[in-house]
Amino acid sequence: MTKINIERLMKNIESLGTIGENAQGGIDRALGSEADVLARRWLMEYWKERFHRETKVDAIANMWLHVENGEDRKAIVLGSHHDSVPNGGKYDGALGVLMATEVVETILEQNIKLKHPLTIVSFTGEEPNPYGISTLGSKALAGRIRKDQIRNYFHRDTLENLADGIQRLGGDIEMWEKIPGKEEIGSYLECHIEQGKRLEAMDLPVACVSVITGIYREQITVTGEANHAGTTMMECRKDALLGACEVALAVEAVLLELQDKDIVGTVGYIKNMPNEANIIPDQTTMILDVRISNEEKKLEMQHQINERVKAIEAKRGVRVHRSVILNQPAQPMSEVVIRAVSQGIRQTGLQPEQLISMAGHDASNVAAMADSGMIFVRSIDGKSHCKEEYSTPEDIEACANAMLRAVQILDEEMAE
Ligand code: HGY
Ligand code: MN
Ligand code: MN
Repeated sequence: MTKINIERLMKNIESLGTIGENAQGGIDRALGSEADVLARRWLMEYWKERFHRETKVDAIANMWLHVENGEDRKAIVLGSHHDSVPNGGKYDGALGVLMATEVVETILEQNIKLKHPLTIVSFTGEEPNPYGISTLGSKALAGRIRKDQIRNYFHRDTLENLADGIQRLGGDIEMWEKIPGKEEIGSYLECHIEQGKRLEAMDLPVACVSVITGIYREQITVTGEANHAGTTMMECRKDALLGACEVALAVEAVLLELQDKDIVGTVGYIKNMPNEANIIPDQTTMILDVRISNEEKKLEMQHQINERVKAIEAKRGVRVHRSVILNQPAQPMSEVVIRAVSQGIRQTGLQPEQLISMAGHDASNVAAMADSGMIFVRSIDGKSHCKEEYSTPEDIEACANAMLRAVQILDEEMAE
């Protein structure tokens, strides 16, 4: 039975994992950062050295490595993203790109001929980032963002326009029509760490993803009145930060009342103005992130939040402005890819369980244009989006071998 080279894969995970490493041992590799640039360079050099091919960088700066190991058909695309959250781990995203790379290297080394060409992709800006748009590269691919919308986004600290950021990364939004389309991509398979504890609980190293959760995000700005922190009586204040705190707690209460273990919500970003010890805050902005797949419950949630926010405005004399910045429905994975992944897992001697992904992934967007699926690797202690993120080499090896098989099965099963 053909096997991938786990030593090589682990070495690559370690090498890429040094790019953007900070003093605390976490990774800072946000869209457009110097580390993003360096990670791209690392991948391109590695792909050039191993595959003797140049990377194609599309209009939104997604990186594509095409390997003509099949007939002139639509490609089987494997990959993920190389950017990270602030102080993140070295597996989220990077593992998927490097596992795709390892699977393709093995297929070429072992001279396994396929009917379909293979492509590795590393998507641009999958994670939330200072430009305010996540899964950017796969949104562009799926037609979920248009060229003319790109210029509406600016880096919240440097004020760089997103189009200019993309240009720094080797993209060019003027070449929008050259982003690969449906006629090129036959199927997409992404490996990712589970980022939860369910595989640990099941005592399994890998699983096949059935559905990717819906994600709903709002930017919420609470406006009050700045004033002196010492001289303003408690009853005379319009404190934006306290209003924001009440909104965040109200959202938590609404979500708990929905009584559904597949609904979770977080306020993970907050900016307080003017943010000084002796000034009552006059403007507090937060981002609410809710994972919710049931559309009816989403409407109920919105209604309940509206009601509670009105009451908070009245009580505190503040104004709350909310804008929906992401409203992505749940996305089932394609049957043909689920079957291939399940069989691939079975052929490596493991039980092919299916899991819902509670994290968002590029596969959710790619599913709008091609058969898409995912395979998960067990996360130790369920940790992710933190430096403690870890998966064992044994589990990674099991996943890569299952993926190698899944690719060959998919190659047989794909309609075109
Ligand atoms: O936020 C997410 O679910 C993913 O990690 N991008
Ligand atoms: Mn992530
Ligand atoms: Mn990820």
